[in-house]
Amino acid sequence: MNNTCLALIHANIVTPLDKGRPATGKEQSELKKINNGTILIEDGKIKAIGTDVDIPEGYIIVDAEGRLVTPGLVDPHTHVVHGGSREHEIPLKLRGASYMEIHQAGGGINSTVTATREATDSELFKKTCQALETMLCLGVTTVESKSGYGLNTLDELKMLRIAHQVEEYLPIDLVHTFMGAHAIPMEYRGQPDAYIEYLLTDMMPQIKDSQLAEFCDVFCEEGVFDVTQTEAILQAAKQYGFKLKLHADEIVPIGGAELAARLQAVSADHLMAASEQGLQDMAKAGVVAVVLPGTSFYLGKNYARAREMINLNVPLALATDYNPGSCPSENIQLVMTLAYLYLRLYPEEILTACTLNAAYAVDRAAQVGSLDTGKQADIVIWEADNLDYILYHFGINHVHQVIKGGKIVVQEGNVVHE
Ligand code: IZC
Ligand code: ZN
Repeated sequence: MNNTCLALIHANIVTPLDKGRPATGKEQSELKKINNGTILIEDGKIKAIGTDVDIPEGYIIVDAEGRLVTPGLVDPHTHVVHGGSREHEIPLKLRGASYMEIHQAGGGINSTVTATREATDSELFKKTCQALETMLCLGVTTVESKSGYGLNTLDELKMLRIAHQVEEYLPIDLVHTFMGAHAIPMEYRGQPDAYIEYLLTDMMPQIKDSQLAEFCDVFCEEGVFDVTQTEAILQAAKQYGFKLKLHADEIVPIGGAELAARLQAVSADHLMAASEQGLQDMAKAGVVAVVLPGTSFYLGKNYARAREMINLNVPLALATDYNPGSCPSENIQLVMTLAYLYLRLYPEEILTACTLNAAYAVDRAAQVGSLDTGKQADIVIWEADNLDYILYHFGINHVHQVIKGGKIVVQEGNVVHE
């Protein structure tokens, strides 16, 4: 008997409905609820789900005892691989320096670039593992992971290689993104065209050849990469076969959302300053909005207009943006509470944003994001009997158990190592 044959019983199941495209508008709050349900798992996949499911002989029984059961969460925007930390920025911020001022003075992203270049492979591996284990314990079973602290070919490849090694080691799926256009590195200061030329002629082809990244992302922002530069980089990335993402209109509305729609990017992320036209264009093009309220909270900034996005039928996903500068926290459950308090999203919309739409934001909805027959058995059993409770009682971990690919991988707050 294959040890991945499990029957999860007495489950209070809540899951989005996958209609073959991201949920928009009212669909974001349409969940399927099955009280006292059973999920049969075979070969790591969901074989049956419902109230009327016969359990074949030999299945290992996991009793949810009436707990809430949802799909594993998907975190579609992180900078999880990085060296060092940036707590030294706290006093600068208290004296009034903004994120961008610290960046422009050579701190911020570039200080993490130095730390990441200096870190040994084993240091980076260990630090990334710790962060991803924390995420797994919080119920996250799929994580998008960006490069972007190497900013030269060798160090970008190093970051991507480490991410793949960690993925081999831990029971978590990663989606790999090349983000050589995260900042202009210090050695190219004042020469953005020369850096972009290097990125396009040296880095991008080698990253493509390595097959270590599926997406390409650009920090499209005033003072970083403008819309024209972003378009040139992403057009080239498209030619190479990368799928596209953008950090768009986080601080200044420069047309990042409009560009994401024009390029048919899979997602546009941040969008705190996105124009109404940009959001309308995204809705028409089916670009997923990845909203990052943990970053608004940590930077003390405004929140994205999530209600307007839902009204305009922009598919909405949520992510941590876990990174050492603007959101040094792996905690998606905290982000979910911020989404309820400050984005004014309803619990059902938040679950869809953290599962199905997040899966669409990383092009993994065929595998994960909802509890449907044939999808991967990535499941969270919560120490709660309803969804609202998880958002209401905030700042703690509500996970009871996590099942990943049909195996119990988190138990009593810890990752189970085989
Ligand atoms: O290290 O500051 N916003 N990139 C764009 C980041 C935040 C990460 C960082
Ligand atoms: Zn980011």
